Amino acid sequence: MKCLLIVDLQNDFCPGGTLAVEGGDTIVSTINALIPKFDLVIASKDWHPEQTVHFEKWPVHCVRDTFGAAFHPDLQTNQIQQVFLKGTENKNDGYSAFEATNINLESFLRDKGVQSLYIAGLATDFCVKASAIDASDKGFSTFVIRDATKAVNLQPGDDEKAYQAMIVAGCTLIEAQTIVASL
Ligand code: VGL
Ligand code: ZN
Repeated sequence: MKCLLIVDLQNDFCPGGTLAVEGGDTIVSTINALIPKFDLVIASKDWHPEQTVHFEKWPVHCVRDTFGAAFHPDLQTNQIQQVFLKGTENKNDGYSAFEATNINLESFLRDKGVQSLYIAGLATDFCVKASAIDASDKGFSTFVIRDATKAVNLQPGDDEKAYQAMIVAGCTLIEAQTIVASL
């Protein structure tokens, strides 16, 4: 069973948002093309309270129930079976989708019989990285769809460092076209 996890494709991480990732919106069409290739599609949302230690490091973003926390309007959401909300506490960052507090992602995937998890979304060097490393550590075959992610790049090259860290953790990098053409 192959599952696509779309990480944090939310307005605040796209151009015009409060923590915009350069080109964050350019991966939406790539992800929309991937969605029909999977039996199971799920997503995470950064879903912060108004006040959190997280906002000592970052501009205020993805406050729960606001426009900034909504999915990018062009993302096809009808096949998304479950949304995992993370960063919901005021004392931690909640970068990884495995830290979701509304539903436990690991148990959900095991219940569904998922062995391979394919990850796309924002941002490569934070929530994608944290989610991919957790997935691999938990024993899922973890694929990061490189051209369906974008990085914050606080420092130039942070994206490449993130990919290296994911590879070291056992993740496989893959291109969207490979999936669209083959699965
Ligand atoms: C993220 C920074 C702060 C992410 C979330 O989704 O990658 N990055 N909060
Ligand atoms: Zn956040």
